[in-house]
Amino acid sequence: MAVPIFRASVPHSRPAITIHSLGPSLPTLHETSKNRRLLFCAPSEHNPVRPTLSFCVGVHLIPHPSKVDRGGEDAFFVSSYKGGALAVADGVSGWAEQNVDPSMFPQELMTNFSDLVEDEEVNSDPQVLIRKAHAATSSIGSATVIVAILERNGILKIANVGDCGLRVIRAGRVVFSSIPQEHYFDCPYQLSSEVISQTYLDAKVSSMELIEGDTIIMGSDGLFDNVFDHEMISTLAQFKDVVEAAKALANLASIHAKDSDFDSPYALEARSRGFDIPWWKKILGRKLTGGKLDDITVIVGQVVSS
Ligand SMILES: [Mn+2]
Repeated sequence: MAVPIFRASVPHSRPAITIHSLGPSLPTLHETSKNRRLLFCAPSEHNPVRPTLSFCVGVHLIPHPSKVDRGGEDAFFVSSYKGGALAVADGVSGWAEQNVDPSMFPQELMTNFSDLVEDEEVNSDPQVLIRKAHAATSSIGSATVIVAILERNGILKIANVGDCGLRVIRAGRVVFSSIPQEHYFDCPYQLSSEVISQTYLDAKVSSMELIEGDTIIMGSDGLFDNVFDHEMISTLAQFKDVVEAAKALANLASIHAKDSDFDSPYALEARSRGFDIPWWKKILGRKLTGGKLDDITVIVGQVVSS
C-alpha cells in the first residue's frame, strides 16, 4: 500500500521498538538500537510426548529516508509469550498536518500490546488484544496493525486492521497471505484516536496450523509494496539465520523503494486502479513504475520445535 493522500512524510523522535519483558528462564535476546535488529529464540521445554512449537525471530527496521534521524513511524512488538507473539503497527503520517507526531499512536499501541499480551481476558486471542490495547491507547493519531500469536500446538492466530501484512512460507511456497483492508487506494483501515476509526470488530481474523520448518514474514506495507512474494521466497532461501533474512528483506525493499524504474507491487497496483503518468510520457514509451518510499519493518519467524 502507498502513501500520497493520507500519509505525508514527517519525522519523529521515538525508538520504534517495544519488547515484551522476558522471564528469567526465557530466550536469548539480542537487540542493537543502531540497526534495530532483534532476535529471540524461545526456550527449550522438554516434553517427551509431544514437541511444542515456537518462533525463532529476527527483526529489521529501515526508516523512510527522510525520517532516518527520528526512526520513522513504524513500531513493532516481539514477545516469547506462548510460542511467540509478534506485531507491527504503522503510524499514519497524515497526522503531521495536524501538528501531531504520527509515531506516538503506534508506539503507545505496541507498548499496550506488551502490557496486555498475557492478560487473562486476552487469552491468546489477537482480536481481543487489539480491542484492549486500542482502548488503553490515549495518544492522538492512528495506525494500521497486524498481530500474530503462536500457540504451542502450532496454531497461529492472526488479526489485522489495514495493510500491514503476513505471509507463511512452507517448502518454498506461500501457503498463507493476509488480506489488506482499505477504504480506497492508499487509505487503509486504521485504528485511531478518533471515534470514526475502525475497531477490533473490523479486524480480519485468521488462523492456521504451522509445522516445524515453516517461516512467517510479517511487515509494514513498506515491505509488501516493494517486494514480490517470489522475491521474499528466494531471499529467505539464501539465509538460515532469521536476523540476516529480515535484514536482507528490508534491504531489498529499501533498494526497490528508491528505484524509479522498478516495476513494484505498488506500481502494479496503482496502474490497476487507473493511476497513470501523463500522455506525453506514454508516447515516449514510459509507464508508471517505481517503488514506494516508506518506513520498512520486517519480522521473520521460523517455527522450531522444542
Ligand atoms: Mn507504511
